[in-house]
Amino acid sequence: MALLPILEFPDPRLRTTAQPVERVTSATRKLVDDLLDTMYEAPGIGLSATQVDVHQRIVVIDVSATQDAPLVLINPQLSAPEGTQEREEGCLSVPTFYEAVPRAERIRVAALDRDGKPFEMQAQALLAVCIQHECDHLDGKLFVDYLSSLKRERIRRRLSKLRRQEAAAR
Ligand code: GNR
Ligand code: NI
Repeated sequence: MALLPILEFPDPRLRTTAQPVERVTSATRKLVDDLLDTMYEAPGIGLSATQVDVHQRIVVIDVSATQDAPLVLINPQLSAPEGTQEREEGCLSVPTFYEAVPRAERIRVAALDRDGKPFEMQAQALLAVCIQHECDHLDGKLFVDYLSSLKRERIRRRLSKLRRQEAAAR
């Protein structure tokens, strides 16, 4: 079990485009397990490798109330977006800020699982939001990018200030 440090906005490393996983190996599975440990500890309902400064197309998700239903998506590909929904989103890389973001209501996802086996699924509601949020991370995108520049800059200033205060308190 290993907890990984999570990058925070506006860290430029969060803007990296992640590379596809060519082969799911024991090292991939170790990273998946560390991502799950880090997500549950946070706690969060999703986490991308990008957020822990590993630029491979891997995300983990668990939107269950009991946090006992991990979903692993390696090289996820989204298709067939239908409808729209808007929910308050948060992000472990943008701590303490929550804003409504427009997303598709339903999507299809093709991916590899933890064993490297291809599978497909359909998702809707909160799970669909979380998958879209995590896949955005793999493309260097954050939920704050959907907000007005005014709101985004306000969040950037407040987080930078918090960071300075934390540094000064040490
Ligand atoms: O923990 C998280 N909660 C959340 C709430 C609404 C929409 C998306 C999310 S994902 C977030 C964890 C995270 O930052 N994943 O990248
Ligand atoms: Ni996030």
